[in-house]
Amino acid sequence: MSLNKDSLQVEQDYGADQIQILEGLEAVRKRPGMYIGSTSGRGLHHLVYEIVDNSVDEAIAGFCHNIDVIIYPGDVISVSDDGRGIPVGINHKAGLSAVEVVFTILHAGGKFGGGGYKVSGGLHGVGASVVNALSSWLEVKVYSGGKVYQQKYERGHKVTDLTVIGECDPEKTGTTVTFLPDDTIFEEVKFDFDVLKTRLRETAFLTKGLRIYLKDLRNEEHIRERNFHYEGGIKEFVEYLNNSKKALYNNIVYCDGVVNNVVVEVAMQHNDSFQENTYGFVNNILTPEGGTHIVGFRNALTKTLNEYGRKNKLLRDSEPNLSGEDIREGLTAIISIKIEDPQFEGQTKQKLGNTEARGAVDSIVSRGLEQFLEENPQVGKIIIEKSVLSQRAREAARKARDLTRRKSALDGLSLPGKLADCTDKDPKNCEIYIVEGDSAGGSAKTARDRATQAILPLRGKILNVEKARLDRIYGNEEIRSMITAFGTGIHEDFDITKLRYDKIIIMTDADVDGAHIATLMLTFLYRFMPELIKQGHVYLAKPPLYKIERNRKEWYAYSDDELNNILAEIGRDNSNKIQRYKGLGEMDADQLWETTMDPEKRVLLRVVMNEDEASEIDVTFTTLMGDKVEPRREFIEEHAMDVKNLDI
Ligand code: TSJ
Repeated sequence: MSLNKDSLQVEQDYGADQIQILEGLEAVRKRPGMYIGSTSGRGLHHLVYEIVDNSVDEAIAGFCHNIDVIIYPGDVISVSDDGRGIPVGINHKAGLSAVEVVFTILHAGGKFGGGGYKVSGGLHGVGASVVNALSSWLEVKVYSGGKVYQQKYERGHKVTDLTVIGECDPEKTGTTVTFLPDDTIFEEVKFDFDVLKTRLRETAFLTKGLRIYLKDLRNEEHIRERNFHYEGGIKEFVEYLNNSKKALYNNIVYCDGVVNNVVVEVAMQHNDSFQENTYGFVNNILTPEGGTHIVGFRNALTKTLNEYGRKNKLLRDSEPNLSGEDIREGLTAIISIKIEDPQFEGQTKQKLGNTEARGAVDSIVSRGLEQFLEENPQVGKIIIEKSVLSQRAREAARKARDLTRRKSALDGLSLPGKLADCTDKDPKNCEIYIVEGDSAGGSAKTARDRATQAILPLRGKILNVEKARLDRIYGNEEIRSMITAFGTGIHEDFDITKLRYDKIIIMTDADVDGAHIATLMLTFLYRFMPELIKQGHVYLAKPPLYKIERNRKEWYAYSDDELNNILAEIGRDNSNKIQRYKGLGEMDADQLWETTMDPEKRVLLRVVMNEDEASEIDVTFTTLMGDKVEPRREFIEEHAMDVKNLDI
């Protein structure tokens, strides 16, 4: 044992055991990051989870039903439960009360009291002593046998012995821990209600029947509280995650069991989206990088559904097996396991490595899913049929992609028939107008500068790529002609150096429908070729709203303000002829050239994208292209698009 010099000098009256204890907690204060990951907000919130996890263990053991987490003014936190209460008797091996062991000995959590093993536990699983070491002060109260016990600590040092401070209803049992994180250790001692809320909700989902109550008393004008209680556990978690989507069937597939001391619980349900949403938890901790439990789940899912499909003739003998990806398209799943000695691997130590977890999940899901399918053949049929569709879509998408690949390999020869290309072959000089409708396309072809301007007319509304499978997207003629005309390929084939035009100009009518079509095109570009937008190659043409004629002279106005300015200048009287353009089709070729296509006179809007807001844009496009029509119209009318005026 290497003794810490400081603790020896300061605490010289203590016996050897206590020196070891103090040394342990001083080490925590010296290198807090080693024990809680960081001293940022993340580490701070981790303290709460460490304490709550002890109550969750008591709940899993079957003795605790309620946990209250209260944030007091000054960011003091208390966690209370109605469990048995931390044992108050003296543990003879340690010569201390169990309470004191818990708060002063590193890694002591759950090692006393016999029987069950500690299943929950934070990222580092270090327990209450670390929280104690990193708190300015901490107070524990235990309610047991009609008595209230209390003990106090400061920066990990005991300031009072465990003493009875009063009596209580003998029926009442439980533990309350109240603490103030040390502001000389943490960057900032300020709890985020929403962060605690999310984590506590997740914890409640993972522990069925347990009620967790969170209350924030810091701002007396704005007291917040939330109650989380799910009798259905992870089944309700899956329902919650699928809430904003459309489920493909009403049941939640659920299985649980214990194999080789690994406790496994799985719930899942498909929705009508094309994304997979699988979350794995090990001892109540999310594992974003997956690991053996997820591998076992996927194996079982793929194997069981293929066997079921074959056995029930839902898959033809001539057809290949469904792939895991096909089966997991649109799947929401929770895989929660409890394991005694979890090994986390990988760079961020978030990937489960225990091999016994793979076998345990595989065997429980295989058995459970097989039984579920036998009992619910209508669900089995839906899942297999959905997976077959996904398989065909994937195959068609591959073929369509190969086709565009091959076509682009042949280059100029395979350009779309409707494209009126320009003669100049230097992309720097060239631009392409994507034009709504064949008739406007015709005018644009006549009007253009053939040397540098290409025209691609598109028929009516283009496919909404937010709501279509890949095969439909690749199979869509309008989309394919854009892909081939641009020359860059898409997705993993995308190569911006092959771009055939410096400017891609979307030209639609100046009305709400035109804005909608422009949005559909921008959605496609954003999802499939975002680099074009990021590098500033995408523009919106701005056709005029009004034509004003007076004495054989003509003016064009691109907004109502402009119309008023022009009228103010030339005078408002009856010899003015004002025409409101309803669409591009109302202009002849000369007018179209003059107002919208002549690089000397036109107005172009450049579409911009702020990288910082990528996730925000993601949500915007999903909302814009989703099912809720009203907010969508509003959005289009208000914002038309995020564009920057150019060339004005
Ligand atoms: F550890 C702690 F101090 F952080 C803490 C522990 C904090 C809170 C809020 C609660 C708890 C806690 C501990 N709640 N319930 C328990 N239960 C036990 O420690 C306990 C009680 C009885 C027995 C037994 O075998 O009789 C065993 C244990 C582990």
